[in-house]
Amino acid sequence: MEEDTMVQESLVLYGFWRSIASFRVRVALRLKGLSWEERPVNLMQGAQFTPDFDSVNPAHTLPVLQGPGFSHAQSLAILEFLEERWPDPALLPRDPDSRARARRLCLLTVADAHPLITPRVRHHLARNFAATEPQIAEWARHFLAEGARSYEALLAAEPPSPFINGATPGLADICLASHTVACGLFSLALDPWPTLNRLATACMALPAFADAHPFRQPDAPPASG
Ligand SMILES: N[C@@H](CCC(=O)N[C@@H](CS)C(=O)NCC(=O)O)C(=O)O
Repeated sequence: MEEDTMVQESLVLYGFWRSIASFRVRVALRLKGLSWEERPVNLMQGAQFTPDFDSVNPAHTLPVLQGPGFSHAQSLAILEFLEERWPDPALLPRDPDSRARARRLCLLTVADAHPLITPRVRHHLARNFAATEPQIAEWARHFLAEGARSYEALLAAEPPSPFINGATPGLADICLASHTVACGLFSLALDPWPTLNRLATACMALPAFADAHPFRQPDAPPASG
């Protein structure tokens, strides 16, 4: 669209420094060369449940991306929206087989692992099942390790070169990197999964990924990292 090359419409991202779903959207925005204003919603203080945020997203989750005439939630839906609205550079491969594989790799964490380690699940374990902090951390590491094992198996079968779909990173790399960032937040080392580890390192060497890391966000507490 011609207007995109002149003035970019203003974008607002409701996110939180520690949110790995927000990390995914930040990376995609950077890879697309888009700028945005980030509005932190402090998940640790329950800001997702305030009436103000309820009117933004009644599901009480981050991220939410807003622009003129739209308000989108669910990180993968937002990534696909960015891909369709700003197709260049492409973050999905062109052929249907590769696209299905890329989405499969995205969903390994977006649909399978990540939902099990979110604040609402951890709080529920603590409040209703008297789970202790160490038990909850162990729970998170268990599901993160399951995801990492699946990633390793799929990547070993079709090794990245250097990224999942070739020379440049795409949606699958973004989602995979978000999984490994979560591993870091829960002190799960990636050594048992060397292919995953290598790919995550290659991603995090790029400014688009590194600058999106939780510890680099302005709302991250000084002690983090
Ligand atoms: N499937 C959703 C997950 C959204 C989600 O659970 N986000 C977390 C932060 S990473 C959140 O807002 N959690 C709030 C809570 O658990 O109370 C997505 O990928 O956007």
